[in-house]
Amino acid sequence: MDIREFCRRLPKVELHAHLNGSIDNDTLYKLMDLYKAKHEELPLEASDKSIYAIKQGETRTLAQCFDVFRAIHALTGSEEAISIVAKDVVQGFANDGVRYLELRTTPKDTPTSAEYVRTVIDALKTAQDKHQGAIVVRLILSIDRRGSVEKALETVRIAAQNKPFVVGVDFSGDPTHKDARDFQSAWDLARQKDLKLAIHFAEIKNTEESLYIVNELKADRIGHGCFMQDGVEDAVLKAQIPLEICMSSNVMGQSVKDYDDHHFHDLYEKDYPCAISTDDMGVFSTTLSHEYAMAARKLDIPQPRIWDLSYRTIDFIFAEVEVKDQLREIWNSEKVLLANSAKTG
Ligand code: 6MZ
Repeated sequence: MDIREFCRRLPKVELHAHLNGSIDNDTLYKLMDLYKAKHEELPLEASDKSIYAIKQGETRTLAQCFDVFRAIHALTGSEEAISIVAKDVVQGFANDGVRYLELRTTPKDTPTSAEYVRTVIDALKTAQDKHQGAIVVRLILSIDRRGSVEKALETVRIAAQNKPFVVGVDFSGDPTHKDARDFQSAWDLARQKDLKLAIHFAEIKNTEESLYIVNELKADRIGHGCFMQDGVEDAVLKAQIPLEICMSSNVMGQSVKDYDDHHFHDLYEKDYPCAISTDDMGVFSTTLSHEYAMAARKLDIPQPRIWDLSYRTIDFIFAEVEVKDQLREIWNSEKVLLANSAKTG
């Protein structure tokens, strides 16, 4: 079987996906229509359609990628829009064979952070129920590094109030702003509330912050890891913190020169715990199947090892142990089916 088809049929876990970065074009057009029905004209930030979905093969600076989020956010300022996004995004991942999905989103004032989170959770649960067990969904709340410590503390409190569906807290946003060390009180509160920490890490060169995230904060998962010089890689290798790998995002956002240069090559060789992820499948015109197939091709990974990579990601999920057991059962029952169809077709 062709590797693309194999990766499409492979049961998959998605651990690093931003809700508003995962909107595909169909949903984007729905949001534009919805906005126009209420306001006639599109908002200025969202009116230039050429800035959306960066095509495979194109690149933009990280700053330009953040312009895309600004445009999307201008269209998602109503509860109706948020519900559409959350439902469509779950549908998109389910269509791609994702069986466990941890989405993350930054609470917005729509009309308050708590109500935004409630709207997202309601829509995610409705979408999950529609798929009758075919996909399990959990939520992580993001702290935007450009925001205040007060806002971060509020986000942690809302996360704690919405456990167990909310499993943890993320730290993301434009990496050129502020520092994870500025948010110590939010991390302390998250630990006290027994929330997991998934932290954006070394997306740009920031050695001191990176060492703090690994050695002091001891994050439960880290995302990206593009700049691991000056002792950061040694610290990571020692800590063995699972790393969310987003190849297309890193290449298309110009944090990594190209796929052949990606740090996943080295980490794979070292058998480091990694979770292949999409980051923003709408913005970077990708799918999780595509990310797996790309990794298989670029690193020349045989199909059984791709299977192992997918199976191993179950170890890194934040949901309860019962969910892990349930997923392992699904993977084990599908393994034989996929191996048989790989032989025949
Ligand atoms: C850092 C990122 C990101 O929260 O509105 N986000 N933060 N690095 C990245 N790499 C490209 N991709 C997305 O989803 C969009 C938000 O996720 C974060 C940014 O804060 C962006 O505004 P939500 O659902």
